[in-house]
Amino acid sequence: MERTFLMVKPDGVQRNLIGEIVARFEKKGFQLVGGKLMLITRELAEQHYGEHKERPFFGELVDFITSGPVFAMVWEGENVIATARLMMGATNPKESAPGTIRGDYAVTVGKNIIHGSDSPESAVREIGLFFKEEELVSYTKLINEWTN
Ligand code: 3AN
Repeated sequence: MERTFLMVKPDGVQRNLIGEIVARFEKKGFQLVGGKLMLITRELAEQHYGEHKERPFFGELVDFITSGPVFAMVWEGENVIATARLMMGATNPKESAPGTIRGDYAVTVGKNIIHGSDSPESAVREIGLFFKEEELVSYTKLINEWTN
């Protein structure tokens, strides 16, 4: 079963959106297999956003993601990587459709509430950066019989 890494960013935590975001993925039919409130060190932030190292906004991005607690999660389900990206909406909230998380709650590209892995390779890499294997819980939910 496919897994993805999702994270409520510091702006989402400060704005009390953890529950709302978790509820959207639960109601969709995906399954939470790991989650924790945590502070990201600069070292972890630089690893996580390594692909953006040369971008002009890299320093700003690292400052922001380390500015307060985040809620890191691993979600499981059929096609969850791409579907979660659709549910998040476009990176720039000016372009994210109403009904998506960023479309409904975000205004600027810097503070866009949520991060989600953009490919199977990123998902494996990001889950490994944020979670130990023993922090992830596989279990069967009978309700999944009604969604899958
Ligand atoms: P996404 O988070 O949708 O995968 P990426 O990977 O292109 O988007 O960008 C990573 C993060 O960098 C975004 N979540 C966003 O907060 C930030 N970012 C992207 N473009 C800009 C920009 N032009 N100015 C400031 N921050 C940006």
